[in-house]
Amino acid sequence: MGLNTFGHILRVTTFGESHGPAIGCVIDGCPPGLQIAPEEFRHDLERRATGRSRHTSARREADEVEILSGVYEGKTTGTPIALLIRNTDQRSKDYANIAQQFRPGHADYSYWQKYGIRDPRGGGRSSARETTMRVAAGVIAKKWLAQRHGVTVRGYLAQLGGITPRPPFDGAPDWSAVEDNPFFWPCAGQVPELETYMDALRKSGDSIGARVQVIADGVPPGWGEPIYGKLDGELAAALMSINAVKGVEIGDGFAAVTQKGTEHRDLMTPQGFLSNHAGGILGGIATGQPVTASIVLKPTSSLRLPGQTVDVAGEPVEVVTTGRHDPCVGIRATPIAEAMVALVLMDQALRHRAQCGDVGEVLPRIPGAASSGNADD
Ligand code: EPS
Repeated sequence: MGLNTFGHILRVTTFGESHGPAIGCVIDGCPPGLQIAPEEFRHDLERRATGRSRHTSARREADEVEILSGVYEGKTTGTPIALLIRNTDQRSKDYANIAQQFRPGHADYSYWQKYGIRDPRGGGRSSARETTMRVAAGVIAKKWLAQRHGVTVRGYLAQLGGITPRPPFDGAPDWSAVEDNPFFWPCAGQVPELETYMDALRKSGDSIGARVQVIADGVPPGWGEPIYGKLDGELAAALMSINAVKGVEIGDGFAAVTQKGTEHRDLMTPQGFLSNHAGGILGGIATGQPVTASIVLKPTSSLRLPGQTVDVAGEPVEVVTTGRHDPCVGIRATPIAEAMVALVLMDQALRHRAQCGDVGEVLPRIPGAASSGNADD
């Protein structure tokens, strides 16, 4: 027991705590022959890291990846790939005052109830620090998907509190604009508004939720396994496993509640699908349309604003969390969500190859709509 592993043919295990000596992962099942060097992890790890803008936690980690196994002369060998990142900027004294208290809205209490013991330093295993290794593993999956299948997995921040991207944004992001600001926001013109909002929020001591959208372009039809290994089911589980995620939607998601069948169905022509309300998945299997998913991240629970709680003796206390915290974890969740989608897709690709590799291309093959979607709206 103790599920720190996910995936079937491609299996990823992460280990480590926020204030332990190191965090790491083992990636088992990666095909041999993929070229990979330690510096290739840098870009996505930087995108996820704290301390890179004033809008995230000030903890500053180098996040240098050491490849311990599974790579020889720069190429994967098919054996387990072990990656290690040493923690270098822990400040455990920040947690001394709350080591015996449960932060309301945090996993402190549920970990305590499950194990009867916890490492309170930086949240221990429940810390968002763990997501570093998901992103590192995701670098391998993204590279394999791009090289082998031409699949790209990209995301953006789709909502910050009450702020949503404004027109002319139509759901089709300019990816260079997304990468050009610390929020992964798709509209460059709105970034000053986000900065002002976040500065005021940080000053107030409160936190806020967010939504991240991920789009995987180029996913071929056929990936995904009915009934219990549905592509959307596994994406939902993988995305829901990210710290602070409280909701996952595939395609139109919960908006389907008020849609009629004639609105929701994606009409098909020999030239292509006319819309993508389904998010590229029907019956748990990819249709060849862009796969789209979005996640909702709750507001961070480590607040300097006092709140009622109890301590480990069950006594009522007022908790105040000091230290270095994110006022909005959603701001740096985009690369984490991309990584989880990429890992699920790579696992499903390998599973599809294992069972259906001899099926070949089935006709007719209908081109997907543009990744933004819905031509009939
Ligand atoms: C986190 C609290 C902070 C963040 C951390 C996540 O940790 P600390 O108090 O040790 O500075 O900095 O995020 C990271 C270190 C990271 O790499 O993502 C938490 O409570 O989840």
